[in-house]
Amino acid sequence: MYGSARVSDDSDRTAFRKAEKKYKLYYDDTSKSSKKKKQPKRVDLSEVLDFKSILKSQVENGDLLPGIIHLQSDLDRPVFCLESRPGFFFIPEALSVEEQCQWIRESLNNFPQPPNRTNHNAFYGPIQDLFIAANENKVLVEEVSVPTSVESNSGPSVSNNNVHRWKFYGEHAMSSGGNPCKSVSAAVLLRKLRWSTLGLQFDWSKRNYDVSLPHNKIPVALCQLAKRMAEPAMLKEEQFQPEAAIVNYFGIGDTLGGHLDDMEADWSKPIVSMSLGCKAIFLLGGKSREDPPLAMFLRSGDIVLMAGEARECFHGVPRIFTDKEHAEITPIELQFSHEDDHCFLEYIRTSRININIRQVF
Ligand SMILES: O=C(O)CCC(=O)C(=O)O
Repeated sequence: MYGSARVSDDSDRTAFRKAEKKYKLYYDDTSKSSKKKKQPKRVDLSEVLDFKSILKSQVENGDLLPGIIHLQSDLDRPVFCLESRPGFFFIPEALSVEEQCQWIRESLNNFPQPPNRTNHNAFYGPIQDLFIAANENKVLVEEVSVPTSVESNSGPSVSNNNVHRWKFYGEHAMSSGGNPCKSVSAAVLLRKLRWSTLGLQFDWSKRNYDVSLPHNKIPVALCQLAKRMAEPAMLKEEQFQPEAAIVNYFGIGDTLGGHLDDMEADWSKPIVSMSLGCKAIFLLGGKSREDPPLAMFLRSGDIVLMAGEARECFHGVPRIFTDKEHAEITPIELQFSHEDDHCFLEYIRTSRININIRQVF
């Protein structure tokens, strides 16, 4: 679903595809040939639902747009639903700035750590400490050797009986010896980090959970948060059981194509989906790609729940905003003002992270 990696099979003619194209980042042709910095094409955002202003006008004068419902729940913050999409819940500003920064740190430092898998596993095998390596300007270098014993499948990759291991080295170690090995900088790998999986591991090639893959449980604090936030979408006597999470990382121009999340056994249970970093546009379609989707802004700290009928709705992210004016991450910038947090600030200024937590069985 990610750009070319998670490909949608519909033609350009469906209503969903048209909306994706409408909001996607394109650059002005005029800036291509000139030396001027590329300028994003202007896009009409007048039809994008904005729950920040919906919340504001509801709090200030009790006004609500037609088709939007303010749900009474036990949560200590407003929850909105859409008349046209039963099972969809929007919790604006669900996370405090401190919580947002905590989950940004975790998403970069800890969530991509083995045994959690990332999009890089297929090519490089498990990579330890990618974020630290990127900030130390390290380079991942391929080392090929003839094996002496059979390696486990969570270790290095094996081809033609050779073992391919990838190991981080300092940038100077690389430049001194004229090393002919394959190599890639950790900073490039960090920019190309698209997803990591927590808890039960999702196998993208089979589009299924592979319970045989080694995994750690989802961190307790994330489980507690998800359980609390899932409450408006749960029946009174039931509790959400987080078993798996997918962490999506978006850089400039990255998109998540229209898709359904249909690999979990019980669709009555919500997917709890939290946004961190740069503002994005989320498209919530209907059960067919032909149904015109609703576009809405997702900001850092917002949480959406998709349960029941909404689980059958196509959805995706055609755009993230990375320019200072539209990214709307000033509170995070202020929170990350300490020198030690500079690396997180640098990343999140032009990135968005989505953590979506699921009950699988
Ligand atoms: O990034 C988002 O807000 C949506 C993520 C999503 O739809 C998914 O991972 O299935």
